[in-house]
Amino acid sequence: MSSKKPLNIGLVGYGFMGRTHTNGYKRVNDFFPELAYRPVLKAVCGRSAEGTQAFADQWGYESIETDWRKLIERKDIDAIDICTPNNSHAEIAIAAAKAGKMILCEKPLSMNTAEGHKMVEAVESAGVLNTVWYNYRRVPAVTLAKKLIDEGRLGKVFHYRANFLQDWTINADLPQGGTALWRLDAAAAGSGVTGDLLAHCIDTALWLNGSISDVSAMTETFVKERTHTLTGKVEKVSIDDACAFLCHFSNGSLGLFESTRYARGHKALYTLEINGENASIRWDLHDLHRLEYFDYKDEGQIRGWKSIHVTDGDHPYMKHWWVPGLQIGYEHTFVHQVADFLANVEHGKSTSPTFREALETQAVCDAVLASAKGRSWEDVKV
Ligand code: SOE
Repeated sequence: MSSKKPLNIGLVGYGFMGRTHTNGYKRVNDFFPELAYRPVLKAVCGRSAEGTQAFADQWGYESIETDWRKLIERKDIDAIDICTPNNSHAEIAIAAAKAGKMILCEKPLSMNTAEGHKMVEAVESAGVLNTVWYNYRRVPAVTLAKKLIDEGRLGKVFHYRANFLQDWTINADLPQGGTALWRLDAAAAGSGVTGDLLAHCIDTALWLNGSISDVSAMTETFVKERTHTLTGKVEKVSIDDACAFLCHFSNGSLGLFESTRYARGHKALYTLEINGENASIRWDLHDLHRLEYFDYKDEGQIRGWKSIHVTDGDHPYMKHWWVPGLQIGYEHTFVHQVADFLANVEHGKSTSPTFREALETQAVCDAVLASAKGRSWEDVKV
């Protein structure tokens, strides 16, 4: 029997994100043996009893629920993990906070800033530990970028550039809505690429380069109508298929962000580049274990971009995995978030990004959407 303290997880929703989070809970103690807590897969909740039971059997959850309210009422659940479409995050999180549960909420925090404020108020007044799953912060190369920036190696930052490019919605026959395609339905997702993909870029940017003061954006919906899976009718598409924006950061640097689901040939190309007075950094999700680094103080004739293979024991998180030179991947970012969450539980601390920190990302998304709609520069108002 494990001497670790159990932390009973109640997972709501069991799609793609339910799998990534569950894998994190299952792997964490094997690779982070120092943790005092051990996640226990207590219950998973979904609307279809059959589908939920199949997930529970496959992944090892002890029980199922088909009503999230029942899950939240259960005395044997310590933490609620919200993996449902965005339009139910607020209701579930607020109820879970009132019931005194810790909350791990899938990104984006909410449909919009106003709703996000209510969620922040709920967790803070209940005093429950919380986090939002912006997993890319915990790619070791990205965490290393944060360390290099915080050490002051870049000097004054001039430019921050990020892209998140996909191509999976180009087919105009693809329907919108329902379990598989809720990301294409504004009523369930809140927005399109802005809340789904740019939210990742914005979260990382706020973390690495500080707050964004104002934005100027454009969006486009290339396919204007799609059959809705739930109604069977052809309906207007209200999400943004593509979005690009310019911004000012409070540190004086300029930002340039682009995201689309119409970049033929790109599956999930998240790239970022930061140019400072003394050094620059660049990272690419398709080569996620590498951090590109240029340091102007290197000797002139051998000065150039170096590609750091972020696999050594003294690189962030890496001592927990294999030997130098052997890399890890996407799923490990979720293991890292669970590890950090459990370590913080020991000290009664929430894990970054907390609901309050993720609210700032939401405010940038809202400003971006308002700017595109009004063809105007918009201040970011948290
Ligand atoms: C959309 O395709 C998606 O799965 C996002 O919802 C995730 O947040 C992103 O990490 C990968 O792409």
